[in-house]
Amino acid sequence: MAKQTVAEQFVDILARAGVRRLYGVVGDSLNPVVDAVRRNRAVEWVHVRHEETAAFAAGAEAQLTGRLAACAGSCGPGNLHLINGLYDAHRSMAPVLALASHIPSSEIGTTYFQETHPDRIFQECSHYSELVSNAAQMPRVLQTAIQHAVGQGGVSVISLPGDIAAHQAPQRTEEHALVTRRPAIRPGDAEIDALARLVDGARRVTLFCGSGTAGAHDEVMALAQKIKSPVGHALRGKEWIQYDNPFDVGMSGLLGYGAAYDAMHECDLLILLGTDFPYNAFLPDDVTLVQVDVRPEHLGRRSKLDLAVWGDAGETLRCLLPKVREKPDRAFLDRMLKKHSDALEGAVKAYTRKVDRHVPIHPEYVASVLDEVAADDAVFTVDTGMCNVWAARYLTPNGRRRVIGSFSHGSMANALPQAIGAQFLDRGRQVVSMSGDGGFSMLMGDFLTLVQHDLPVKVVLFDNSSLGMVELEMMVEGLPAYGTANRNPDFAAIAQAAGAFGVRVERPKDLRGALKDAFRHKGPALVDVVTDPHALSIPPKITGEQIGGFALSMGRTVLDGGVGKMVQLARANLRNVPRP
Ligand SMILES: Cc1ncc(C[n+]2csc(CCOP(=O)(O)OP(=O)(O)O)c2C)c(N)n1
Ligand SMILES: [Mg+2]
Repeated sequence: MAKQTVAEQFVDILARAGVRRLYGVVGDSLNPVVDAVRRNRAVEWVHVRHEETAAFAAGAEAQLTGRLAACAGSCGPGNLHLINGLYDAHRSMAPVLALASHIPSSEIGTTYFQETHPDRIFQECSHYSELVSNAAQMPRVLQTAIQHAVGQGGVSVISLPGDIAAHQAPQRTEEHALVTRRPAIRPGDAEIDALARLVDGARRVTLFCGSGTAGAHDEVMALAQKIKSPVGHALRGKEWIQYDNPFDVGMSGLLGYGAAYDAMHECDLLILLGTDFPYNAFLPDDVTLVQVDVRPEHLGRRSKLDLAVWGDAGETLRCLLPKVREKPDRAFLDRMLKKHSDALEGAVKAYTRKVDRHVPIHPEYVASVLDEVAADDAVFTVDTGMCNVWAARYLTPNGRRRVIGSFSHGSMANALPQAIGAQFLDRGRQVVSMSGDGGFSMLMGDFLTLVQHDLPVKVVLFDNSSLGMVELEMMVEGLPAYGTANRNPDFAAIAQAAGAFGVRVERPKDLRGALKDAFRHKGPALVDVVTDPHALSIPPKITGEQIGGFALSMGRTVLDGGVGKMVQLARANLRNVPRP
């Protein structure tokens, strides 16, 4: 049997684990691996312009398929650039294998050129981070890394010195069975019985769902139907739970809307299903609280629980359903549904009224037109910043669309690189990057990646010439906006110069046509929509203190001479502040 190098063996094992692409930027120590990829038919090298993009793209693939994806960086600065995307993948529980190629093994510890210690650096953003210091060690370490990433959901990092990668492997790896999917986790009978008793004993039950309810739509609806529960969701639960949901009371959290907050506070039993919702200020402290999560370490870390259930949301509900009694009384559910619809009428709809004539274009108008024009099975990637708000409020989930963002890590510039990963998975599917001007320009170099690989990603740029989300935070904290202005070019012209379709939209009447043209275009496209920087958003529950800060900020900005701006701001925001 022909001999193999360690690098060839590495790529072979990745291919057997289902990896189809290795995103990265080449570099000296990485050459043996890149060359092995070139000669391996099952795995493709995807050249990007920044390693952070590579990690985000791999993370997006893994989030869309649930399967292992991979990225690589050369020694020192090359792999260091992966870090932010790896944090994001890890916190999204996306199985990603990162190859951090390393300086020559004989030089480690001598402050050699480009020396870092990737096995230490990546520890916090991985389940497993190991240095390969010997050719015979590599296969078992890589297999262990894969099992960690797939089994625990998250990142594994292999640090591989270039000289070891080029070594002959002492033996070919045996065909070795690898775990490529996670099992269902069923809670113990005692926990199911305890949960059934709590449900039967409660009069008003609310279900609050996170991304852990992926694939459990039917079970959640069946339980809500049987016990007449309102169903609210966190941002990451929206795409799984809001569609075909007659029990929907909206979303809670900083970007929330509707009656989710009320339903969670006015029930007597709240069941948190597959959510690691981080804002405990939005959780009640005087109702009976149950949390169901596939990760035991998530249980109870945000609030005091009356019952902790370790298990998959879907599996738990399948066990629970036959054990609970039907509740005939829908009074609580109906009251919450009414509250929800009133809240939507008041807040969200008022915001889009007349905005079809508003210049600069209102970002909520952009989001609502995009929602209409985009395909029923589109993948939306959403930049951190105000795009999160617009996506949360205007994109209509249907069980076939996907929405991914940096919802747990909260990094800027995620949307474009995630769109790259999504589009590589399926070139025929519509992939829309909802980008902020700040986020887009942060990793703008990788717009060139769309052209280079002829990826038909559609970038819809919410170009408000500002770091809008932070401007809002400053206002809420009582500070005048400072350091938030972006002096932007015509991004559509940049897109055209790069060889893509580019169109700049300044008037609302041109928006729909521009989006349709971009979607019809066969290759990459960018729609640079000049949006209103004053269209801010206020969370559904704001404290007196925050309102104080809001007013204070206006006062300070007025003193700074920005009266005109403040009038516009006040008008734009009044429409969004909940009325008592
Ligand atoms: C890498 C990174 N840097 C800084 C921040 C802080 N931050 C959060 S949102 C935001 C502004 C985003 O601006 P833009 O992309 O233009 O979106 P907008 O809010 O204006 O729609 C900033 C600076 C962050 N979350 N991530
Ligand atoms: Mg902006």
